[in-house]
Amino acid sequence: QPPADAADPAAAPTPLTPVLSRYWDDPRSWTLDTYRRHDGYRALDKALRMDPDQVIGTVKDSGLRGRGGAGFPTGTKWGFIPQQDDPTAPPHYLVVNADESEPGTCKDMPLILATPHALIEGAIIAAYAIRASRAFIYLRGEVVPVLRRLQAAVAEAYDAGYLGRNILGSGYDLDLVVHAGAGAYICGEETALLDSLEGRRGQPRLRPPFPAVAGLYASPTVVNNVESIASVPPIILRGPQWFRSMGSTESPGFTLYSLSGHVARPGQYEAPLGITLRELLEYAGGVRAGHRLKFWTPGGSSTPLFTADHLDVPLDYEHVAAAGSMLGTKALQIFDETTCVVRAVLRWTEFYEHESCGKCTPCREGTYWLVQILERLEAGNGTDSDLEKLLDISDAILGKSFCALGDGAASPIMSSIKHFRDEYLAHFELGRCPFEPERSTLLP
Ligand code: L3W
Ligand code: SF4
Repeated sequence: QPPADAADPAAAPTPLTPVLSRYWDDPRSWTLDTYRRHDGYRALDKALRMDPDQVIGTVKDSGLRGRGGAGFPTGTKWGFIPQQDDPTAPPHYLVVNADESEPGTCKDMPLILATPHALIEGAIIAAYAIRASRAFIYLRGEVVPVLRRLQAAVAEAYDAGYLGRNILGSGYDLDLVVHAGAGAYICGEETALLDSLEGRRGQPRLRPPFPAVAGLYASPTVVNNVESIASVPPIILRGPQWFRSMGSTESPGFTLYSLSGHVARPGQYEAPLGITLRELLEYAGGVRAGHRLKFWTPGGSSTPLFTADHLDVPLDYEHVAAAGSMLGTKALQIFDETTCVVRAVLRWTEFYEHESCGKCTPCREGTYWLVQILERLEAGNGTDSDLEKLLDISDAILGKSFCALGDGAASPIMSSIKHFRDEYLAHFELGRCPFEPERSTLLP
């Protein structure tokens, strides 16, 4: 049964809206010359002629919501930063979270590789709006080609007068530092990221205080995702109403949906919020030939699984939540009927066990035990009571862990048992994985 407020599959398909990705295929799309040919740095020029509060007002009016997973309104977050020009007050900082490492999440790295100046221009405008004179981009450490490209683009921006002293003659100064992390998923959690940036082991801090009150070096700090920041220049240039002409009232605008897995043409599809997976699959050539959809993640591996019953759920924050999951990072991992759901969930759980920072007991101990039980179950050596233990442990993690990583570990387990209990049972009834020997090639 389709969900009650599902999109009508017979209606005209929602068109794609390439904005951020519109010239990713241009030769040398990453250079300053190419960026300028596509209106690059015109929004900065416009923003610097506005009052910082006006810039915040424009982003608030647009309704842009954070693209890093939680969907928090970007303009509201900027508005939390104290706006008075008090010379005795602590400095403000902008930190861009480019520590993309959630399984399935793969939009920020292509964006930086293709158009690093879109991120840099957005970062300058955001820093100006929150009255920061120093900004940081915290980049996932393993992606060396992305690091090199971003560093080269920052150097180009300094040479062209977009960074440094008296930017474009406005009197505004900004230094932008690119910092490479050391490859820990937890450093994508905003407060662990700040600890890591300060030179400490990255572990989440207690919130409140939120970073907007006491963030980097205990100063007011805005932490925003790469895609959120890169969405700011087109909003400044074309106005909040243009942005609101796409998507819905609560989830306006365009966004990058990342399709991966058993799909004919995996990749980034930029579309208005509210498009459905059925529509996106049309653009992506469908599930690979000869196969059918079994399950998928709407927002990365941390979000409860969806099935073929959810093909017509509008992919915006409200509808996905109403259907029992989260839009998260819009990482749509597609699995066909050849995939063993227990094995897929085991692989994700191994990831969360490995990446658990160890600070809190439910996640540190719970993820270890979840892996032990899932390994047993997947090999066909489990029992009925193992299923109940999985649910018990997941329940002890969900909502009781110190940060969102714990919830992320429990969500795919609980939702997979809800949708595929029979497949779990088949493992111990057969005494082996029912997908042996013809397992999906996606999983080891
Ligand atoms: C000031 C308040 N600021 C909230 C700010 C807060 C943060 C933002 C959202 O997790 C999710 C997580 C992952 N005063 C405030 C305030 N803020 N109240 O708003 O906060 P929150 O707590 O709702 O979420 P979060 O802790 O930022 C993000 C999910 O995203 N996720 C993860 C994706 C992974 C990546 C990656 O690989 N890099 O992004 C996917 O679904 O599970 O639920 O800035 O400070 N009163
Ligand atoms: Fe660390 Fe996991 Fe606790 Fe988060 S939930 S603080 S990652 S142990």
